[in-house]
Amino acid sequence: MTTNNSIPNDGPVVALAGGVGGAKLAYGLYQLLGDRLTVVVNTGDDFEHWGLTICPDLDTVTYNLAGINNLEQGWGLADESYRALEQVTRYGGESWFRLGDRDLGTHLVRTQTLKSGATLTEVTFRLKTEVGIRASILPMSDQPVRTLVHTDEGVLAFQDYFVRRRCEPRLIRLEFAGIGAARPSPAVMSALNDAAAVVLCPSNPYLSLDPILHLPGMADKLRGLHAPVVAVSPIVGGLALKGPAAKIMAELGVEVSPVAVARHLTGQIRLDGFVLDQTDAASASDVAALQGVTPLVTDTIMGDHASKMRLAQNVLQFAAALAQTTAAA
Ligand code: FO1
Repeated sequence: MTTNNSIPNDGPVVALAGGVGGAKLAYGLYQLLGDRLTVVVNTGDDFEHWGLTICPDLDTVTYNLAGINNLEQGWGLADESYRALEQVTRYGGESWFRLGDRDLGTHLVRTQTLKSGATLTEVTFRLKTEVGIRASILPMSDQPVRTLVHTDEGVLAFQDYFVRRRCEPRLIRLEFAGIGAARPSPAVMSALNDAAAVVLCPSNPYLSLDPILHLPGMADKLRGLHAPVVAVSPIVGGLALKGPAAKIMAELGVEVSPVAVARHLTGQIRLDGFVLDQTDAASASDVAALQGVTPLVTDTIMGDHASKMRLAQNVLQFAAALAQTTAAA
């Protein structure tokens, strides 16, 4: 039985997310769904730094759902200090990657727990549980995948490109190193099996969603689901709200538009619904022309708590309506 305001009451929801933009919608979904939500997170941005295993998107999602995230920055912890990093710079150490003192605690525990033989899934479960999160947060894979950015200045590790070089080099192509040997984790596949809806959060489709979608077996898995698959555009009015999506899409020779994002996704998976911002209402017909995709035009700007909840509510209602139509079909 579908309730009038969201997917079937007992239906678990799986969200695919990367960093900043995706984490905001994951937060909104968490407020509505609690332990019915599973967030599958990109790990292509992960890297080793100062001997520590750093997983930016997993931490951004975890901190957002726990309500301890730094709202202004979009990443890292609130009430943060950088005394350790100040000491590092006193010794002439590199400080381009801003590691806060509290954030260091996450990296220390994760690195030590991984070294003791735990999987990234197990470590993530411990960290999210200790900060009181009832939803599941799952790395997309327990095998390492590293996004490499091929640029006009050579090949850069993701954080080198994104943070140290501030995305200045011209992007030629992305490579997800290790992805051929990686698999979606068993926990991810199990969550997808049980999902009443799958939501692709408004993360950069090239940087944050593609590493998840390109995992061997993932696209087939999503295509085989009866549950509706809904994506939210990260591009609003030809601009990327957060991060370099617009520049990257321009350098990839892709039109910087919600329709281009929808086309990119439908080129890989079955997409049942695509959510555009009302700024782009005129593009809804172009989205509807894509095979099997139903557009939803709504306010997708998530500037505060209420707007994150509202978008999450609209996305879930949209998925419920799609579930009914596919069930009826
Ligand atoms: N992004 C920056 O632009 N500058 C930073 O110094 C920085 C440090 C940082 C530390 C921990 C962490 O979890 C994320 C951090 N980020 C920083 C964001 C990160 O590079 C991006 O959020 C993702 O990799 C892209 O989604």
